[in-house]
Amino acid sequence: MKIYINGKFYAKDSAKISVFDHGLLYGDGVFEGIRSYNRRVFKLNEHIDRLFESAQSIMLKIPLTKERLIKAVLETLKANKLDNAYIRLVVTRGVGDLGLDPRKCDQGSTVIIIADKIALYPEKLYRAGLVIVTVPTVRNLPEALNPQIKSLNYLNNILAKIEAGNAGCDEAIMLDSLGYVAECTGDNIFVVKNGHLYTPPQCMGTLRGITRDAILEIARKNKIAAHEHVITRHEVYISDECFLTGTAAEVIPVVKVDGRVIGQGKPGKLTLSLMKKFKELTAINGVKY
Ligand code: PXG
Repeated sequence: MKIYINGKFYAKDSAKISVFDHGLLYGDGVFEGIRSYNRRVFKLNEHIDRLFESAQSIMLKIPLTKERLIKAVLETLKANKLDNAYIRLVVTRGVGDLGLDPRKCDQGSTVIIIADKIALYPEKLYRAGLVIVTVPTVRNLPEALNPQIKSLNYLNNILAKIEAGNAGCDEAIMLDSLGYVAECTGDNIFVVKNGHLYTPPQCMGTLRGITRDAILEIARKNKIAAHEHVITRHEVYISDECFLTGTAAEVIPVVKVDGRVIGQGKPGKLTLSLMKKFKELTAINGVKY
């Protein structure tokens, strides 16, 4: 495996960053998880744009232009000879002292690109569907740490993941501070009711997922009514179908939420059709390498 760090490639065992990097010390940095299918990077420009937006929001200077960074991602994929990959793009604040002041990280940020394989959930869960639970940990408040910032600080989501595991479930629903459904730990959530698709609006403490947007795009093209609307737990419980979307998870059905069986207790028709259409989209779309 070849890992890109600040313009050079390193073998897995020698790919190292400083213990003084504020990415490690404070989770001070931003990242993206990207996928490639058949030597095409899916929604690469969208991921790069979101990375730069996260960086802009936390006043982190990415030392490469968008064009150079895209080139670096494609070069990393080529160097690793991967046709299908999960790409982790990380930009940390860089090396500083033991105080949290980012202005002391004067050598600039560290850019890391890792391309590898990933399977977020076991294959059988894509056929059987996930059993999920609402957890006590509330999603970060947008006015404190906006979930639109894809920062290295994922403890909020990790706590929710631990709580889901403690409850014997595959994934967690996180609520926003008002008690509305926000998202899952690394996925956005959709429900289907009477043929209509619903997903929470991005202003409600959810990340504007690129997979989520791809599903909304597929819905529009196929004349499926789709709404960005606040969702309560009740609306999830009485939905006909439920599924999650994310780069790592792709599209995965949910069959039980907080002990309530969703629909017929198996992946729904519209969910299965969207999974198929998403697969078709990833096969033809994307930046070639
Ligand atoms: N919400 C959150 C909080 C996320 O972290 C998504 C939604 C889906 O967004 P995309 O753009 O990927 O459709 C994410 C995705 C993981 C993992 O292992 C997930 C993400 C990042 C890192 C790891 O599940 N982000």
